[in-house]
Amino acid sequence: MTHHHDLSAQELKSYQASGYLIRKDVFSLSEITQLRAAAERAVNHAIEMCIAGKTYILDGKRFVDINHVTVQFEPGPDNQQVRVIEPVNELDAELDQLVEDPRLTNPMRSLVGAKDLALWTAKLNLKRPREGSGFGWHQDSPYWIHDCDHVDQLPNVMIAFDDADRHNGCFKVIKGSHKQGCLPGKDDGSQLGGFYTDTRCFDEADEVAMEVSAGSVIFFDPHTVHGSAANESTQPRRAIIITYQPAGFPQLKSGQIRNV
Ligand SMILES: O=C(O)CCC(=O)C(=O)O
Repeated sequence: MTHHHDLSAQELKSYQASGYLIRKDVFSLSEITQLRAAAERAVNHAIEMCIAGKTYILDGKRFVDINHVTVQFEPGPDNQQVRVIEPVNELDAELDQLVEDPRLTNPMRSLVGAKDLALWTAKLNLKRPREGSGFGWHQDSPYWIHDCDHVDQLPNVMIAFDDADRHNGCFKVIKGSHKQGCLPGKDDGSQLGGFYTDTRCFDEADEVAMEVSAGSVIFFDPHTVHGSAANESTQPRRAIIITYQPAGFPQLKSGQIRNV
């Protein structure tokens, strides 16, 4: 049986060939306005929670763990600007509801390869004007392979909360890179270096910059090499990335099962 929002055969083929798929203007501007407000509520909530958290520094970036929620700040030990919150859906009811949206879950059933889904994780990436730092080229699969036996079945969907272009650090992928599976990391002596893909394993000429309007969604494979530049503009580049898996499996950070 087909459902509304299911992927067409052509879309699925394109995703399988390229490791990503863009659907433009899936969420309306009024929905996006509400989601932006939800994101800012989650940020305020995260900052309050940090008081009771455990702080550590990795490669000059401050992280605070509050139980299984991690809040990452922009570089500099005293920087107060939140960069990433994971899992963010637990901090706001509206973001939690987004996990159930059929515009995400119906396409995801095909990409996960399962009739029923569960949540794996959900990250909010803030990338504030002139301050938001970039993400080096990496795959998600090496982060997850130690916690999961079905890493091939952890596709992501990024929902753009702001218009994104090269100036505010739009999402970028290396087209076709997912076909190589887990690639080796860098050996640069830094704490997190091993999580950045060795650039000798792909060709930066295959980069595709996802210049999309707010409300667009980008599906991408867990093995797709991806990253983004810093935000050098006066415009924010906020986005949530939700990752699904087959039903019945525990989430990455809490270990709780959240079936969709
Ligand atoms: O938000 C971005 O531009 C990249 C995010 C990313 O690579 C990640 O969260 O794994």
